[in-house]
Amino acid sequence: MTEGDKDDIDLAVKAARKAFDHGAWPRMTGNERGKLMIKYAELIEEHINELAALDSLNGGKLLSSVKAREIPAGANLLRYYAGAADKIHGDTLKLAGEFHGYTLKEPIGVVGHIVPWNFPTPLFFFKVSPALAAGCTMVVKPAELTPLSALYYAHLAKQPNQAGIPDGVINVVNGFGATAGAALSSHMDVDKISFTGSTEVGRLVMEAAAKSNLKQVSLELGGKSPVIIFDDADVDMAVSIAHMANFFNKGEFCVAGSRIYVHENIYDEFLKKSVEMAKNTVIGDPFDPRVQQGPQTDKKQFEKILRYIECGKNEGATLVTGGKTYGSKGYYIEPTIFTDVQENMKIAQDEIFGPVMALMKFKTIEEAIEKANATRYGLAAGIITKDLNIANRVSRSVRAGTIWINCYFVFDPSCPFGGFKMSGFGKDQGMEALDKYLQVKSVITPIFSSPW
Ligand code: TXE
Repeated sequence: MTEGDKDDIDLAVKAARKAFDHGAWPRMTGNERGKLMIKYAELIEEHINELAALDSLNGGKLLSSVKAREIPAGANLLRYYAGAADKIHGDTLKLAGEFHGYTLKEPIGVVGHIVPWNFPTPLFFFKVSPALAAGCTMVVKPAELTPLSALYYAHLAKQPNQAGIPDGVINVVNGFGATAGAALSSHMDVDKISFTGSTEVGRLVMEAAAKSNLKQVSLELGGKSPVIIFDDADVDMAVSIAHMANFFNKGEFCVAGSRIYVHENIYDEFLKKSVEMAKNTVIGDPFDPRVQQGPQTDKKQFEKILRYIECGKNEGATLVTGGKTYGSKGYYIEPTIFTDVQENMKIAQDEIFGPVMALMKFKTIEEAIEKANATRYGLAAGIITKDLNIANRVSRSVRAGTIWINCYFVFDPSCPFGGFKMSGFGKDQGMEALDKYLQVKSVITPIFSSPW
């Protein structure tokens, strides 16, 4: 097996440092950087079949979905930030006395991106695109489970025959977290770490940053997002949204709406229809276009999910459908629904990262808000209602970074994405993500002759 470790991270950081301190990328105009990023996006679209196959093969993800949504999302993120690259500017300041000032927004320097395995392409470009637009150079450490497409992206970026992004700007080192990842977060010559992954490792990354050079850190961590379904909702629509919020990507997504709160008036109908939909899910080979749910990414995730299913049963929740492995080969788990779930149960508090829905009832808006907020996480939330007043009130009361009303898992490069509470801090996407890779410098000068 080939793995990058501390020495390889060191080489990559040196290359990124050289490209930042002496290379063309941070010194180009934003317009020039933007043009190369657009070329990069076009190349990704030209190679979509190979890229989609790599992500599907690596992570058991549905080929159709990767090809229709995830690879195009990567290209679109590049285009969005390409358009922003020539709009980075500071302010002019009128100071007290005979002084005039202005601010410069400068690239932060060498960035370390640590990426997980559940969305190898979108998350790679969540991080790489705004950092490129800002004029940073970078070292990307993809997840050890899904290393393939990142290498392809590094290849497509290259000059002279591909996008033409100068050597040393995007460096990819595949390796394990405890070695390569830890070396990147504790490196003295890295100016910022942008991390997406587990809450536990997020802590380690912050600790490593604090103990090394106090590099800036942004973290996108786990979640346990609520979906609140009011009794005026169209039940069929609510069932479809809740199904997607739990079983999309076999439940391996940080914004999974794994706590479903249903108003008691529609609970029975909702449960019956949800169970039917879960039972009808087509499980199997992710390359088969008829399949709706592929295998879990690896044995570790598979076993973790099965442990949580056992835990739910032991804690007294009722397993109404699923709960078992599927087939005799591969890490497949049936879409699983628990009822009689209490807020304090582990299946209602912990991120399971698998196809497991916890269903709960509520009576009043106040109760729904209180229950939705009864979590250490705050990544996202869903609200399903036709009543605009309810939607507005609940959106403002739930402490989460993204609220979806009558939809779920809708992403766009313009929407800042990131958590509240223990789901982390610092946004990916939107102009907020560009700011993560910039630092502001104040410049002050006398208006007339110098008083000194
Ligand atoms: O995550 P890790 P794992 C959650 C989800 C999942 C659980 C465990 O609940 O079941 O985390 O998944 C790198 N220093 N999420 O173990 O370990 C690692 O190599 C620096 C939610 O795969 O956090 C990989 O590149 N880096 C999440 C990245 O961190 C380290 C997506 C994520 O891996 C490191 C994935 C270290 N000491 C899992 N140790 C989301 N927010 O979407 C590991 N890494």
